[in-house]
Amino acid sequence: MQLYHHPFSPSARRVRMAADHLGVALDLVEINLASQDDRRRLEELNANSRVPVLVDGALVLSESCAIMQYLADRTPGQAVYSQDWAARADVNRSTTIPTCWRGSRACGNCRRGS
Ligand SMILES: N[C@@H](CCC(=O)N[C@@H](CS)C(=O)NCC(=O)O)C(=O)O
Repeated sequence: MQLYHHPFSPSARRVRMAADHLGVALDLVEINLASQDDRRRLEELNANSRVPVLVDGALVLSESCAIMQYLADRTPGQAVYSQDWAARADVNRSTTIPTCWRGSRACGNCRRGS
C-alpha cells in the first residue's frame, strides 16, 4: 500500500500513526505541495488536490478518517476501531474533528514545501 503524504501534514501524520499502531506497513510517497509536477501527480489521484491519499491495488482513497477506518477494517483482530456501535461512534466523533484547515499555519507550511 502506498500513502501519498507530506511530512508536515497533520492529516497524513495521523494516518501514519494509525498505521503504525495497527502494524500496517505503508510505502510512503512524499508529495511536495509547492511543486507543480507533484501537484499534477496528486490531482490525478485526488481531484481535491489534498494529501493524504492511500493507494491499495485498485483502491484510491482520500480523506484521513476514511483511510484510518479502512486500515482498521482490513486488519484482523485490531482493537482500536471497535465493533461496538457506541465505542465506534466515539472514535468517529474524535477522528472527524478536522486536523487541517485551508489557510491554517500547517497547510501554509505544507505548501511552502519541505
Ligand atoms: N479532510 C482532509 C484534509 C486534507 C488536507 O487538507 N490536507 C492538507 C495537508 S494537512 C493539504 O493537502 N493541503 C494542500 C493545500 O492546501 O494546498 C483529510 O482529513 O484528509
